[in-house]
Amino acid sequence: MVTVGAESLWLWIGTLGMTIGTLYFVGRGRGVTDKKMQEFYIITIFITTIAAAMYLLMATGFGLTQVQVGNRTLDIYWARYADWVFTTPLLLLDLALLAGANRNTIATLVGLDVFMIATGLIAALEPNATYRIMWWGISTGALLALLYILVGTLSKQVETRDAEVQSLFSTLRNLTMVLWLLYPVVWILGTEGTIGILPLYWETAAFMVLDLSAKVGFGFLLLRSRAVLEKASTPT
Ligand code: RET
Repeated sequence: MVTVGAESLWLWIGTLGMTIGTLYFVGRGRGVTDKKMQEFYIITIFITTIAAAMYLLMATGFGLTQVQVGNRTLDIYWARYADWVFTTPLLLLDLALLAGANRNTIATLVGLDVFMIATGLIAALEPNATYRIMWWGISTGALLALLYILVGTLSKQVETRDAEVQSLFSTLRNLTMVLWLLYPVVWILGTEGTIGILPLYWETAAFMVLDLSAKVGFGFLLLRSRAVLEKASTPT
């Protein structure tokens, strides 16, 4: 097993943050009896629970591996991808339920998302430097297609809903667009991109802030207003 370096500080903060987020959402969700509203709680609680476990896996070193690229040895936290492959579809599901999206839209979003994370994992584990960048490009292509659906199809489907639901959807959609676009940037500037502008220590800090914002921040905004969720749960 590879030993975790000084970046463990950020991984422990991530574990703690995801755990606090989970407990907070569980506390807020108690007493919610409406089945449709419960869906938002169940999904959001799973998002931070999975992330807390994967952060713990990284902090304790199990989630870390090494990849030889040319004459360099890269420290790769593979557990990130195990986290993301489950949590990013769940985040999209939250957004899609809020928007009242149809099954085809949800399936397309989730499919593109899993493809994005899977090709991102290949990029991270590939020993050839050029192929790493190629897989990064393929993964980023999937991200752009996914965001295109978020601004296009999904934003169109929400138009039939209540004004407050629309406004919450726009906030969460914009937050998602900005945060998600930063992931490939941190990846390519960090150790994975092999240029090494961002050392592992700072890369880990950056991903931790992004993960906490995209999961706990997102969940907080979503579950904050019961009144809006109630409207989102009523079919229109
Ligand atoms: C990778 C690397 C390859 C290129 C792209 C990536 C995108 C990752 C994204 C992750 C989102 C994670 C979230 C986590 C929640 O906490 C895999 C970094 C495009 C968009 C939102």
